[in-house]
Amino acid sequence: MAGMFYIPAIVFTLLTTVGMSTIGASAINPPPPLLPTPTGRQIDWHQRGMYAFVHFNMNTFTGTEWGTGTEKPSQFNPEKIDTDQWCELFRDAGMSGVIITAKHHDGFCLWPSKFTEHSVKHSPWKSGKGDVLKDLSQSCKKYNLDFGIYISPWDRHNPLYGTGEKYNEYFAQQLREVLSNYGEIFEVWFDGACGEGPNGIRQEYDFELFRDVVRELQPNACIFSDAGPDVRWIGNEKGVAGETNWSMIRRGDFYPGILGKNDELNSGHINGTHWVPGEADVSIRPSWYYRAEEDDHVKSLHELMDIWYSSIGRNANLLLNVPVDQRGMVHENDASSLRAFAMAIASVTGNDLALERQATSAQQRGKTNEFSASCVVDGNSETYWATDDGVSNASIELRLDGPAPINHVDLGEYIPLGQRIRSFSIQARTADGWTPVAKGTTIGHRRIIQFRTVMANRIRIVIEDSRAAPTLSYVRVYSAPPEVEISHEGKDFIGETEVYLVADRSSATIYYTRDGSQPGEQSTRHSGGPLYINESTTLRAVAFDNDRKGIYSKELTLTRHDASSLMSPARRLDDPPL
Ligand code: FUL
Repeated sequence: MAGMFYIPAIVFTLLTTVGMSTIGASAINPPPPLLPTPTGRQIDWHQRGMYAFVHFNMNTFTGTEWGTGTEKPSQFNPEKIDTDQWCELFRDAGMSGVIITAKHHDGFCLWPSKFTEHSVKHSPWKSGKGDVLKDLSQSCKKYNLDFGIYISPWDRHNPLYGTGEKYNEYFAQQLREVLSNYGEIFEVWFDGACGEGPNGIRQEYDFELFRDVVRELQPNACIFSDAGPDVRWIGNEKGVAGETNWSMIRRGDFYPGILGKNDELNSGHINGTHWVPGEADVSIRPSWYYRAEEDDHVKSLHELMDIWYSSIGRNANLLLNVPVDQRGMVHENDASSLRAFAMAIASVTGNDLALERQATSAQQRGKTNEFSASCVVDGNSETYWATDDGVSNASIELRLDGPAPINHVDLGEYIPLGQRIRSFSIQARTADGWTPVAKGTTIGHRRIIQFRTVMANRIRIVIEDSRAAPTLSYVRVYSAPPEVEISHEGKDFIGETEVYLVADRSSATIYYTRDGSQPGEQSTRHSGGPLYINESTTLRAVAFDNDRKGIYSKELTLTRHDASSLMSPARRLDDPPL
């Protein structure tokens, strides 16, 4: 997937071998890599950002999350699987790929495996001639998406499960099939879940064998599990990475299916022995599989944005599950939530106010332009700012075109040289002078910091502490659309009350409704001052800054009470005075 900052592994190798020696010959060497550093395939993976997880398999038809393996292939019976519909939506939502549940714990295979009868080949769908992996891999090509595979080692159908080597061989054969017949695979997702076989014995997975098969057949694919080796689980299924999130772990401390180390998976290890960055997985609905009764529980835009800040914004990739329904389509509610999500992200990140603006730093490696602060605003991820060795705190100052209402900084280290920065802060120059607006710990490949809107014309990124000479490959500054606050103490009032509607910038106009309906430019325009409310009301307000509409409208429901109803039951208005 060619993203904005995509550097193919081959180019990376050239840059770090030929390129660096040329740089070395010219004058100043780049900072020595701080080990461990990412492999080429991991660098490619970091560019992928957000991609879709699709839970679609036997469970879609049986209404379970974990099937037992006793289901019948005839139960897998979608009316029409439309993988183009999925992929068009994912592409429009800014996703870079799809990972599909080729086989879940119940053992049913979405492709006609030669090694089992428990597959689509005995399903009524396309009279047993269908192959979901084939359809999806073709749609991925059509929509320029990467294709990945979830394949559960736990298999509750296969009688070999629990026999050790024999089952591992069977699983390796299936792996060979899915990795050989569908073109390039970008990620292989190994679930650590493991149960007992029909013989009552817990299967010991041979992950070394599985890894070798992946490396042999798909050398560019990243392998995901609790222990990597390439990508690790983030330690929860909420899509939330640690505020501190190192891309390294002491890999030897982990194995797939490990319990009790979720916090460590969540934040990684500062002294990790291997580069194993975190992937945050979460479902857009409460369950992983589609359930009609959850149609009204698709995550709201607010929830999705929180997930985006907590995953993509914290040095993790986001694997967002969008289950496919019994028709074989993404449900309309999920589709509209996803489209709103993509629009909200675009409205935050669409305009980088720092791009090609002036950037300076007093700590510029070897005083050479090669590592100057301007590298962070040149739109090129291969150039980076670096300091001299031995420096652990330093800063960069960015001068914007003019004062602007800013509220986000998006920044990333030059990770081919390792993850270095331990803590940083951000200052903005406002009418009150330099003002601290945010601080954080790790940065890594990508960190997005959101803060209260300030009018500022300069930004300072202060690296407070770094494990070795800090690097930054980019810094972007955004002015996300205006926000409005509805302020009122509590939700109840007696008689009449005043409510204040305040936007985060003076240039914004507020529109509101009093009946709970969605406000827009056709609604009442707020003229400033308090709003007087004398009946129970649901207020909704949104701010516009010229043609930029706020991402969310704010809502407040106020309930009017009679004075008597709020008095203690022991005393009533007609009681004689005390
Ligand atoms: C878990 C599985 O047991 C769930 O069913 C789901 O597939 C989730 C993504 O991973 O381990």
